[in-house]
Amino acid sequence: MKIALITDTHFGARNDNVIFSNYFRKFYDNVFFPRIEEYNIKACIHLGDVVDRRKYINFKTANDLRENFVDRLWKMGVDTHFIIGNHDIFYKNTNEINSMTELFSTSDGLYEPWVYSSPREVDFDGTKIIMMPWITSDNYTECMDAIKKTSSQIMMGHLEINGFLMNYNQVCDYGVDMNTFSKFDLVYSGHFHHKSTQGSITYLGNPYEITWADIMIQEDFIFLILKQENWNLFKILIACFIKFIMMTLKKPLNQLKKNNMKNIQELLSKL
Ligand SMILES: [Mn+2]
Repeated sequence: MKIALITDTHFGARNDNVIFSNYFRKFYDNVFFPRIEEYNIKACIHLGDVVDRRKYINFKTANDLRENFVDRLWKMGVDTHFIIGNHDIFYKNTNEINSMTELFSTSDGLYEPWVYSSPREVDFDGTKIIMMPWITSDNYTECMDAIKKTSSQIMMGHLEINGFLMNYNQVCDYGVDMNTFSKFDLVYSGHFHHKSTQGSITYLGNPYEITWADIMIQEDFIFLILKQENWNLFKILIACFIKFIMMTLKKPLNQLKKNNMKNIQELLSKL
C-alpha cells in the first residue's frame, strides 16, 4: 500500500491572498495530483496545519480547500486522513474545537476525511500507524499514555520537538524531548516547515514556500510508504516549481531587460 504524505499546506496563508493561493494551486495541479495518479496512491495522510487561520475561515479559502484538495482526493478514491495541527485549532490549550471537524463532519458525527484530534492507532493494510495530533495541556496525559501503550512502529504527528530546526538557521529550544519518541522506528512530523532528520524523526517540511522563513528549501518530496513484507520508504524528488527568489539588483529596475521583468513579475520576489 502506498500512502502520500503531505503537511503544513496552510490553505488561506498570507491573509487569504489570492496570489499565494494560485501559487499553491500549481503544486496541486502540476505535482501532487499527477503523482497520486501516476503511483496509484489510495491513501493520504496530512500531518497537520491544513489551514492557516485558527479562528475563522474565508469562504474563498474554504472553497479552494474543498474543490482543489479534499474533493479531488475523494474523486480519485484516496482515503484521506487529517492529523490536527496547531493552526487547525481554535483554542491554544485544547484540540476540541478544530476547523477540520467543523468543516468536514456531518450531523451524524461522521466525516471524511478522517480527522484525528486525539491520538489514534490506524491500520493501513496490516501496518499500524499511530496518529499524534498537536499536544496541548488538555491532551498531554492522553498522548503520553498512547505513546507508552502503542505497539505501532510508526508515528505520524504534528509535533514540537526540542532540538529540531524551525527554519534554515533557527533551532527549537523548547517543546517535547526527542527521547519521548525513541521507541518508534519511524516518526514523521509536520509543524516545523523546514525539512530535517535526526535519528528516526523526520520533519517533512511544507510542500511550498509560504513565508520568507521558508526560503532555501532545496527540494520538495512526497513521501510514500509501500507495504510489502515490511514497510519501505520511497522519496520522490519533485522538480522545484516556483521558488521565492532573493536577488540583489545591480542595475536600477527600469534598466532591466523586458524578459527579466516578466520573470520577476511571475515570481514572488524580494528586491
Ligand atoms: Mn505549520
